[in-house]
Amino acid sequence: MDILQDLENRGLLNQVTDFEGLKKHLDENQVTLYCGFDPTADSLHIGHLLPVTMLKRFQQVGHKPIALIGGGTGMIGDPSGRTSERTLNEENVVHGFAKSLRNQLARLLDFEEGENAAVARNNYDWLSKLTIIDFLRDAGKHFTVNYMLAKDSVSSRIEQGISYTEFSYMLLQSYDFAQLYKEENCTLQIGGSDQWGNITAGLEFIRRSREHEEEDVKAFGLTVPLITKADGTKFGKTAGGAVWLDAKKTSPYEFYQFWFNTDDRDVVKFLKYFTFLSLDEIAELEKAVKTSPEKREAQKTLAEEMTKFVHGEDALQQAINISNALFTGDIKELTVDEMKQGFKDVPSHTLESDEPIGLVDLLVESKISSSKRQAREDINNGAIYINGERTKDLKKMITRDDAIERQFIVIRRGKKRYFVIRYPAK
Ligand code: 383
Repeated sequence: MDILQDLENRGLLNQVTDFEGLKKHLDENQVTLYCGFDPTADSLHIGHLLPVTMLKRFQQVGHKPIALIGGGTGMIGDPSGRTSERTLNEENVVHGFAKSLRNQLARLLDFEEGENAAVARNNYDWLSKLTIIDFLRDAGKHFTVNYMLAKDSVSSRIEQGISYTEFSYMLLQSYDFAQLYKEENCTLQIGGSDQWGNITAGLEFIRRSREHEEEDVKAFGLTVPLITKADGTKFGKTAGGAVWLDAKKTSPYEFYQFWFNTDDRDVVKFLKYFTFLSLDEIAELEKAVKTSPEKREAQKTLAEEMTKFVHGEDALQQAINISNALFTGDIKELTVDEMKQGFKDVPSHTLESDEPIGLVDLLVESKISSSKRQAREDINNGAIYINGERTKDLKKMITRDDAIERQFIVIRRGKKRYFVIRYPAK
């Protein structure tokens, strides 16, 4: 399989330093490649997913990926693609984040299987050992300030100002590439389009620092495109903020819904970018978008593939259960865990005490119905469901015994409007 051709067909190539050279190199060798991730939070987010799937694509055809954790660079802060200076995190915080990222990446990439198992490296291991004198002599001497000033990441910040710390960042990332080239025969660095400047700086560094060696330098850089959406809004942001890969920060159900809500105009592109489905399979789904868009078959497949990849089969099944139950209104079949996920973001009201309360009063107090009269009407009309069970009893008293795990009650009004009533913690 011609991986570069496949990437091109999927629209995944933004820039490549030497297309023909890289093609030949990949044809003839098992290539070690890397992508770096700086520990700026305790989890990766959806903006990191494309490079992760890229590493996996190369791995699937026999090449060897390195996931580089930026334990060292994370202490400095990459100015690429940012309009303002970052605040520095404490060293122990960065270490903690680095550990979380490593565990996440281990689950997403095969870290154990076979001779082309992915490996993780942490640049703290070598960057933290560099002395300032060595660094300025061995790395700094190969770069002119003029060259550094010409990079987007720096030139775009000149007016605003950029600290010497962030200005130096590209030298550290360059040092990494040279280090991995030397130690692991890593000859390809990939990243998002924001990383082009840092990647090419690395190639420059490798060349210059090996000028006196015999053999020619064979090293390459490749970037994937920035993801854009048809409606012009930023990819990966929802009303609730970033979409994280950690299930504790973004539940598998929310993650599933994020993909399921993809616009018809974007879904085919995203299937090509993110999934491992063949282009033929994607072409079939493309037809379905045209002939029966209301079925959202392409979105469903995208949501399934991505949730399975990031969270696994079981979590995907849960996400599907929750989505179906919320759609049909039949929530009785859900497990407590599924309920918690599914109703995390619906309007909720916390009761002040454990005292039994009449249903009519409860509906008014929690603003589900606008008045007592309305509440009675809603109940009479059969529009009120308690934990999935319709109730027409105007005199019904609600107690903690009605609550799921003695903690919360799900009330549905009408077809699809859900509310959660919480009991105070004991
Ligand atoms: C550090 C040391 C290296 C090589 C790379 C790095 C990290 C790099 C960076 N990357 C972003 C990050 O860490 O800042 N300087 O959040 C993102 N990447 C990838 C991809 C992306 C980039 O992790 O475009 C999105 O995910 O390159 O913004 O030796």
